[in-house]
Amino acid sequence: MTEKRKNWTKEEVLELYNKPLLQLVFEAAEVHRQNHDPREVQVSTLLSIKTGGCPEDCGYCPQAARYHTDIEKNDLMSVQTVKAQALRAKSSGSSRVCMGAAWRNVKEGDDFDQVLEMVRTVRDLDMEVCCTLGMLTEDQARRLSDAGLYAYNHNLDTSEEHYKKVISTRGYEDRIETIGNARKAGLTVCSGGIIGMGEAPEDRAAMLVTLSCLNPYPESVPINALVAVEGTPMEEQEQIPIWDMVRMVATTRIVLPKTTVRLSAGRTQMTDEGQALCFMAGAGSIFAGDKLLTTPNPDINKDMELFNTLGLTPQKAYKKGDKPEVNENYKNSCSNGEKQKWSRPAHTIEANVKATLNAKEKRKLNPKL
Ligand code: SAM
Ligand code: DTB
Ligand code: SF4
Repeated sequence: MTEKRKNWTKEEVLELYNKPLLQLVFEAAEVHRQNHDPREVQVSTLLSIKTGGCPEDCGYCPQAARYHTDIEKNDLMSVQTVKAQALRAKSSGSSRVCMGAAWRNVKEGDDFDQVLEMVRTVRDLDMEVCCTLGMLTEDQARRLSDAGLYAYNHNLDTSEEHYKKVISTRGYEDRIETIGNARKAGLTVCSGGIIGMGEAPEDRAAMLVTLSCLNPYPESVPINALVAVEGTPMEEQEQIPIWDMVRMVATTRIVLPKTTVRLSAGRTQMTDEGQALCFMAGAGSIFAGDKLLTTPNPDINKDMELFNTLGLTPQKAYKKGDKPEVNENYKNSCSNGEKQKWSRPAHTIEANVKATLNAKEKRKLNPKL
């Protein structure tokens, strides 16, 4: 990205976020038009290649083994199934497949080899391939890149401060380290967050500042609205107003002008008009498919109807260019150059402990769960 970068402060970002809504949307729409083709939206299909049973305690996540949620767990998907799903996605307008696994981090072995084969297979269909597999080392990132991976999705999720109230099994710096490893392997980076987890607007602004400090900053930034799933510590979180989503999309658009802002989880709760405002405010991508990873998502035909109404078209693969050159100079300020050992801060988050105990109780009553 050759652009003059601005060093955003949290106060400046917050000031943007709090502007009169229509003024904010107008300014964001201008930035969008200066940097992107506003008629095109990248359509990325999500595939959950390994579902549930995750050892982490992310308070928002239905796939954490310690909570009891009503999801169907699955072992690693076969390469054949991935290929069939990718072909189906391609025929309905997707140019990218994002494969997600409920892992804390990538481990060497047969499963990783199978993921590498999935990457080669989807790449050979001339689609952009993205993976989100948890934390990974530089060497693993390089092997994924050699197999044809285009992007790595690893979300910061929220501000560093709020993160401590959501996850106790890994540190914020671990996330930044993994993003650095993806960068050093020449992958494009997809990293964003979730709003609606009880954070303040200051936390939303702080997350955007952290993303803007990464150099280069992520090529795509997913903005998810929390899907409050029964059994998770966040089951009772109230749905955020659509205006918060519009503000967050618009602010991201202005702070990171070249990035593709992805309207992510939570679209089933949005009206067409709400989504239209998000596209106006600079969203340039959606996750498609009738399921996100485990929760519902709008039907692709419904999305295409909305595109027709709004005069939008699905973007072709690699429209935003090929993978960047390996950046030899990329410095990850968190790295001490030693072999990685991810942290387990293990502080106590009351809501997470409570949801874990509730799950234990439920299993005692019904051991089949
Ligand atoms: N296990 C890997 C990891 O955590 O990096 C990859 C999969 S994880 C499910 C990918 C992302 O999905 C999370 O970082 C989070 O931002 C998002 N996510 C998970 N559950 C969500 C929920 N209930 N609502 C909104 N976003 C969610
Ligand atoms: C991202 O930021 N959102 C997607 C994708 N990256 C992997 C996942 C959303 C998951 C929503 C909850 C679920 O379906 O399990
Ligand atoms: Fe595991 Fe990822 Fe869910 Fe956290 S978000 S519990 S790491 S699948």
